[in-house]
Amino acid sequence: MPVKFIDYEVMDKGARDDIALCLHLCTKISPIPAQSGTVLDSEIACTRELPSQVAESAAYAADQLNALFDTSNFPVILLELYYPAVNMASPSILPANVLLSRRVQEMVINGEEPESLYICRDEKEDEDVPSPLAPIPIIDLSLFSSSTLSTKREEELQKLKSALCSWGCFQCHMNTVRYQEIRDAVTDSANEYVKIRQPYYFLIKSTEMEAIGHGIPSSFLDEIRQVTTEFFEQPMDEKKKYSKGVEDVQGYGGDPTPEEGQFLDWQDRLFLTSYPEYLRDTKFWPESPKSFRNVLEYYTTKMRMVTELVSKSMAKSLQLEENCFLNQFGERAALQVRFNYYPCCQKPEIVLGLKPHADGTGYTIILQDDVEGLQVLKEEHWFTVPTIPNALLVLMGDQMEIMTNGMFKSPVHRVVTNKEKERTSIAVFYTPEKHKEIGPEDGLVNEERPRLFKKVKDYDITHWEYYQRGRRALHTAEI
Ligand SMILES: O=C(O)CCC(=O)C(=O)O
Repeated sequence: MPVKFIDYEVMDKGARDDIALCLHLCTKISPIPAQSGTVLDSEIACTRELPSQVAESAAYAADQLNALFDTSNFPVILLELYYPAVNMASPSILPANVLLSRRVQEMVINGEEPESLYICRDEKEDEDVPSPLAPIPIIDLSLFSSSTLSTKREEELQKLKSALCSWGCFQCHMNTVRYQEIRDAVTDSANEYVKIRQPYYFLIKSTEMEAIGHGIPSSFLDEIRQVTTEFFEQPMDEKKKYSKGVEDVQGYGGDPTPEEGQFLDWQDRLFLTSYPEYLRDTKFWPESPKSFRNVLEYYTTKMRMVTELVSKSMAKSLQLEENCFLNQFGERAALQVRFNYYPCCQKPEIVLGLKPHADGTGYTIILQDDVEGLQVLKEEHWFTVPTIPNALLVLMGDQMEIMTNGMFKSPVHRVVTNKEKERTSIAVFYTPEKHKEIGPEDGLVNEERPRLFKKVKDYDITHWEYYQRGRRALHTAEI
């Protein structure tokens, strides 16, 4: 029988993804262990009895294989594999739901080695060489206020657009304008902010002359990082007052159990919906540390200001009406806050803090501490996101890629673990209002750039279903 060699590197990423999934299924059910260079028969994978979702994926993967190559009369040999979907975990002694009912922090305190379900990559696979730092553009958001000289503003808008078209993210940081200007630029949110009845009101008043690009005083960013660290440093019994069920999303714990065969993240997190207020489940809002709730309340207000400014600026950078994205997100667009804690890990070369994924959000705003760990994938290479004191990273999710008709990229990213240093981060997910239809802006559809995506509703739910299977969902929105 003739043998066909397929050079994995020349396929596009979607095809590799599907083939990787197919290969994984073969690995699990074929008597032949499927590794690089092993002869595979995709037919076998699809005719065995499989759980329905897996069978569906296998059939899909097989279709992709057949569409790409005539596989009917030769076995397929894959020369090289790399995509994350193939790195699915081998059977663990303890099942995922049992592991997820425990905290990674507890395992570390007990001196336990990561179970095999946490092991997600080959030691030799990559990263002998540390990933280079990503030259992600740093944008001064304050330049988008009305009083800035128009040439300066235009330059910064072009920089913003180019950052989002290439990296899908940018960092914004401290600068030299007065806080008052930011408030003027986002008057609606500012009105809301003065209504807040809490100590930070005075803090802001007293730093009114402070110079801040994203409109959040550095002292407050220190404060939210501090309460995050204090929360995770508390005894387990205190934190467990806010525990979530294994399958729930909100609360303290790990992610809900993923599909069988997916590996687990080396992290604990506290996940809270903070806006709109009626979606809050305050039983999960910690009362200790004492200031936690107030700090989160205030951070939510600041995040609303930042999302307003960022959404308007992104629209302007594309020569669109400034409120167009805000209108697509809707008045009740959600803010969900994920406080991430990545304990030290004895096997950083084979265990990840957060598996590779793109976000299903509109976009995500991340506050890192000073420990590197977050990486973005660009042109199939991982780059480490630099930690810049008091900078916020704004990272596009799939829904912004849809709204911009593919112009802004929703980057795949992951978090690596660290042997010596624990790490915390705070990610705020900004997602269009429930049941609200979103789609490409008309101004971004033309002859040269035909419509790439259809209108979608509640895309985050589809995204989550695929995420749990280790896959991206963006193709479900493609035309
Ligand atoms: O920890 C980080 O820096 C990134 C967190 C993240 O991507 C997430 O929580 O989805």
